[in-house]
Amino acid sequence: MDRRSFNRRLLAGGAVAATGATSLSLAAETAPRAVAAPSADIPPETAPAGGRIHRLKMYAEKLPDGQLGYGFEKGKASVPGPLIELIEGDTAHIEFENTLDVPVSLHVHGVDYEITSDGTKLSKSHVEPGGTRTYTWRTHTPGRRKDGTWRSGSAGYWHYHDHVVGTDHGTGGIRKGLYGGLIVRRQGDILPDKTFTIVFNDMTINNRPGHQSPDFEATVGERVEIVMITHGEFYHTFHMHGHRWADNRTGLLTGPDDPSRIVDNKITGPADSFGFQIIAGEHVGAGAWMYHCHVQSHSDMGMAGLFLVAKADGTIPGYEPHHPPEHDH
Ligand SMILES: [Cu+2]
Repeated sequence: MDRRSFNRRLLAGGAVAATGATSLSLAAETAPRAVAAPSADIPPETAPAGGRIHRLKMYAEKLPDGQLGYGFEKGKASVPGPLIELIEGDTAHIEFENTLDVPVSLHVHGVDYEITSDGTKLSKSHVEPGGTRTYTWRTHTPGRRKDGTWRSGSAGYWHYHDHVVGTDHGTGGIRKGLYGGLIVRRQGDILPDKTFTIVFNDMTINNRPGHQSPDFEATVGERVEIVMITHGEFYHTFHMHGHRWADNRTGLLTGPDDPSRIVDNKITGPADSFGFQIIAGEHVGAGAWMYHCHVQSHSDMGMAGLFLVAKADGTIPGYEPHHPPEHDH
């Protein structure tokens, strides 16, 4: 089964919880790699219509190294937390269990929720130690108001995080890793082969120590999606070597006259999120392509990792591995 059918099945089946592979796992990739047909050579799959009800189970947990993470299964929490994918029109009911010894919550950006799903102490929508609460996230398609003006849909690259640990703004929880990505797709959006979540949190990438930032792996021609989130105290600039994208909702051009600016570097501040798709190695080929924060002192302090683009035979020219690459979702 290739990655593309895997992603399509996830969306069509509504089994979001099956994205158990989390982005900080260091386990070796065991699934066979899809290298037969580069994605850029065949018509891409697109997102079906929304309207499904997703029932997810989510846990907040303490990790062995003292950090905190969200996970879909007990003992499987990660930093970042699991990626959640919805299509406009979908609803997610997330039964959230707090296994920590302090109150915690789940607060989301970008989608619709009642104040009872706000995930703050102010609205008493947090969860005490040992407690459970169901958060409901709703999404909607774009449309026209009765007054003739347009309202946006929910589609976008969003995120969720704690809003309670440490302070009433979740400063301690976010610092320790309680955050994750949320993608809301529009019907017809192009689906990627694989998705990676990259979070600039204070001076770390995905809470890794400096100079131990995560690497991400793809094969030339694969359609790779990046979800980029920022948290913490600082502004950053996200830069990728050899690849560029459109600075719009999807990161893709809608046609030759799409006026979206093409970028390979984007400024990002706390709680910002964006995403895009690239074809791995397009015009540039395989290699160990850097991605990093382009604030010079930040990159010097280790906010840099590798986008490892392999040739179809699995080799990466000029690359000597130093630590295992990330899982995709
Ligand atoms: Cu930076």
